[in-house]
Amino acid sequence: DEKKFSDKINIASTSGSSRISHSKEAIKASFLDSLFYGIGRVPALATPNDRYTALALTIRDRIFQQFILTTESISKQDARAVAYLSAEYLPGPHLANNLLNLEITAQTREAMEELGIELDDLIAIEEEPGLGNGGLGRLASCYLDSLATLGIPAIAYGIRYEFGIFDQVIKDGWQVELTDKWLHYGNPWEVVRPEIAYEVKFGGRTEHGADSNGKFQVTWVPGSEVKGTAYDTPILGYKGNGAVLRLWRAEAIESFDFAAFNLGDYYRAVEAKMLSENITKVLYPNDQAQGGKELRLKQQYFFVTCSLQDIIRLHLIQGRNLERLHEKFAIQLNDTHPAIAIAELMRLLVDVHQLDWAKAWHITQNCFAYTNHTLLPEALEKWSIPLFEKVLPRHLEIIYEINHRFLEEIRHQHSYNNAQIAGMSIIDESGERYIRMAHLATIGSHSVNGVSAMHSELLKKEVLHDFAGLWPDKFCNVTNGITPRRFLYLSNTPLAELISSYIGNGWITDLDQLRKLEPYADDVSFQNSWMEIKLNNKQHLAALLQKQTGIEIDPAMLFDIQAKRIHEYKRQHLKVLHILSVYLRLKKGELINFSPSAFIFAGKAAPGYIMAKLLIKLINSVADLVNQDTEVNDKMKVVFMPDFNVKNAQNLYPAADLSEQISMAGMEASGTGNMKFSLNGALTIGTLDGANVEIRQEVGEDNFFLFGLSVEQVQANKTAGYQPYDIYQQNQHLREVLDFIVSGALSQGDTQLFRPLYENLLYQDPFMLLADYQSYIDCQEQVHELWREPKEWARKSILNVARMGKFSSDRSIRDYSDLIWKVTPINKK
Ligand code: 7GP
Repeated sequence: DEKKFSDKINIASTSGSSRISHSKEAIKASFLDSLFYGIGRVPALATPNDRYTALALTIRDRIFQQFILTTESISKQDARAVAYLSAEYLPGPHLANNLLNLEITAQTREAMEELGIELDDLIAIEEEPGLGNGGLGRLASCYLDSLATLGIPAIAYGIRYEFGIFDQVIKDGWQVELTDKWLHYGNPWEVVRPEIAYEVKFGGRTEHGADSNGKFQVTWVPGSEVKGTAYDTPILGYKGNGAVLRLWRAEAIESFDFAAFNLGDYYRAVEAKMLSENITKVLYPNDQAQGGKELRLKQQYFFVTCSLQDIIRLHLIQGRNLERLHEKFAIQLNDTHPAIAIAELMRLLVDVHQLDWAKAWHITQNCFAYTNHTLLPEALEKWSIPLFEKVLPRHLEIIYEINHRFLEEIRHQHSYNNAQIAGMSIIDESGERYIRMAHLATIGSHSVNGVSAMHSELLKKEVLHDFAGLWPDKFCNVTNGITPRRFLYLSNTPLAELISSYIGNGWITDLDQLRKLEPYADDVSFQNSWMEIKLNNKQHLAALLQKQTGIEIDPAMLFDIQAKRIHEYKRQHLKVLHILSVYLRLKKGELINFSPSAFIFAGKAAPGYIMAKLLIKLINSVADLVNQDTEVNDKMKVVFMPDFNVKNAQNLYPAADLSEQISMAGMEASGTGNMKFSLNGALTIGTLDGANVEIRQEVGEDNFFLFGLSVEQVQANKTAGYQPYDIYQQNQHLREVLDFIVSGALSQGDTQLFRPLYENLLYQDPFMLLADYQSYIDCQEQVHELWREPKEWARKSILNVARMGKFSSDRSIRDYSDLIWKVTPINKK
């Protein structure tokens, strides 16, 4: 009987250290137990994957132990919790990170050694969950790491895509997409919770009328239903606390199957199951673009309703009143992908739980906060009304009602005119009618933030200008951050250990302490150790790149790296123009002093983004030409690292000398790769864009290579009628570089292949590469000048790291906690 069972078990003692020890012997014993009893293998027959799985299970047990303690304290303290809603996560491989957070890497390594197993081989086997596209998804995972580390009660909700972001391979210079099979061998880190499942309705119609008591009631009669089941992955913070990543998987509702089955229609039953499961089959591989696809809307609604139903359940099982939901949960919307939550919470409160509209609206607005991650117009989500109505008829009514009340308010209380009202409406009626999700998110939240100081300002000035005028206090900034655990301690352990040996290891949870490194910036022996580690990291990367691409690079070269999604606004082609300019000058016998450089790229292109894919082909074509040209190839190499993901990224950041952050000013909301490079000692060459502005402020102007137009200058150029062709004509060297692209020299005589790219630059150049070209080339000269002074370079590299404290995701999460969520860490005994 359940009561007796729970009375008899004292959780603290169950999870006490005597039961699951962290000693080498205990790890060894658990590992063998997991192998025998967890997966039914004897060592002689165990495959590498069996061994990996057994170790993962061994570690998972220890995570749960920590976890139960956290959960206990949370429920005892009745603390306010954060629910983070994100359609994307990019956690990266779990094993090594969990060992680090449990501080058991050394004894686990020994335990494995004694069994004749190399720990690093097991770490290398792990396939990461690629449940996101880029910056937004990785940010969510850094935030989860910090929430756990800080001990803030948190659940992160998302979608358990069966196929995550595609694997990228390069064939004949082109990107080819392969399906991601991260679940192929199972996933030892997650636990399915079949009892935590919710019904999700789609389509159909609504019925308005009185219920049996005469109370007005809306009923949604759905066209179809599926079930969302929870899959939990425990996320361990550094040294202890935990948070949970709860991902929903779509399944068929049994009763549906049975109904068909009983009629003998076996096929229809199976088909329903297939259609249901489609919802969480695959991640849309677009970064910063939305396609208006029905399945995508279903994915969004699916995970949102499961998450909100779960939040309400968690609230009610504590015996709390639903009217106090906002006192107990702060719900963060990671961009607008989950913004339908605003209408869904209203539906749950009003239609299902029978609260009146005003009360429900008060709760809703006080629960939600919205983070915007981009100003790119093509990424601002909007749903066509007919599509939306087909999938979510009741939500359309609710959105109309929210909009009606809002527009009434601004018309009467604030006397806005019709043009302003049309501009602020949730419904875009300028042509075909659309729902503007950013407006819904802004109106339904008590807080709206951008992700860097500059982005938050632009958000108020441009995209949400009228809202910022109406509610100035609603808007704030939280500059992005990255976890120093994964992106320094784990991925650059030698550097982390050097740092700790000088200043102690307090920096791991208090990154500002890196400031204590400043006095050593001029210390020759510290500089030498610093640069020696960098060289080792470069050797390691060179070996990896050789294995992946066959291209050999000399670790002594300057490693100049651009790694991020391929996008015109990020301007990978500006980097290519620089490379070609170096190449052509070397060929002419100029640039005598040029320091040998390895130009390294990595990044995925959206499969439907033709120009981005052509850019990858261009980079690889330049690589082919340069790497085989014996006149230059001891001075320069070009490499495209395939399949940029968290695992590969962890090898790139520690090995970079120079970090390329060269987007057109005003385009990159924040950037987080910029932070990862700098935290690992790379110097940045960059524009005044996104968080570059703040990085430069922190590290000091002298320690940052700045070039290019400012936002204001970009605007002024646009207003004046930007003419890239004039720049092309006036700059002879630039002309040579550009013409070289279509000369056929890069493409076996084909002068047409890169023509679209060339013409785009000459006649449109929406991201103003030509305007920034000379400034970029000149700035690169300064980079090379400094590179010739190794001590100066080392000094600046050390200062960069010493001054990166601000960019810890711990600081970002503290900002969110203080400014927006009003939550505090739990006290754990
Ligand atoms: C990215 C931004 O482009 C990047 O600048 C920022 O650092 C990152 O979010 C985290 O805030 N945006 C996306 O990844 C994205 O998909 C569209 O934005 C919603």
